[in-house]
Amino acid sequence: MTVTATDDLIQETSPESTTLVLVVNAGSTLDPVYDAINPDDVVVSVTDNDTAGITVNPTTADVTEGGATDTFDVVLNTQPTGDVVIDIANTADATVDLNTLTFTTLNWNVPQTVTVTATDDLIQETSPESTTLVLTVNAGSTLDPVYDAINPDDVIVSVTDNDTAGITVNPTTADVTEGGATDTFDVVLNTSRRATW
Ligand SMILES: [Ca+2]
Ligand SMILES: [Ca+2]
Ligand SMILES: [Ca+2]
Ligand SMILES: [Ca+2]
Repeated sequence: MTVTATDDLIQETSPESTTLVLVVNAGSTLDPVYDAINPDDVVVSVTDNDTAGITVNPTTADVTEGGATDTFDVVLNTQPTGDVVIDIANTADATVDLNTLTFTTLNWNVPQTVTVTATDDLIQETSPESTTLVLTVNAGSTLDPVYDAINPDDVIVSVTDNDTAGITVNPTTADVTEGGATDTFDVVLNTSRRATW
């Protein structure tokens, strides 16, 4: 008899043990001696070929304040035994359209696309600026202990600035008269100052 492992898509404890039970089918034999015999069972050791993991692709994004957005995909490498929920945290400089991704036993192999948008502030910053979107498995919401222990890759985002610091004086002329008309001009900053200044 040939024994074949069931090639599933789940990471399991390896090797796993399973037992093939052999019985004499009493109804199909006319031999009362063999009807009474219980043959030995076969204990099978199954070595797993699945490695759980979370693929984040790509792990970089390029976005521009008030301009281009970018995307990355997330997908599981093996079938989970329960829901796997991945949280993605916004930063001050970049946000995502999906802060939570849920992978189930059915959709685990379908990549989910996340869109990254730059925060369009009013501050001139070093450009491009780098910010990191941190991905974590929400252990409290999953029934899969293997995925609970996995730390997915983070996404490094390059943010291009669209602000130029400057001081606007308007108008830059004034007309006044001795003993008579006064005139005015306005002064304003073109960008917000940094809170740390
Ligand atoms: Ca397999
Ligand atoms: Ca397996
Ligand atoms: Ca801006
Ligand atoms: Ca800015």
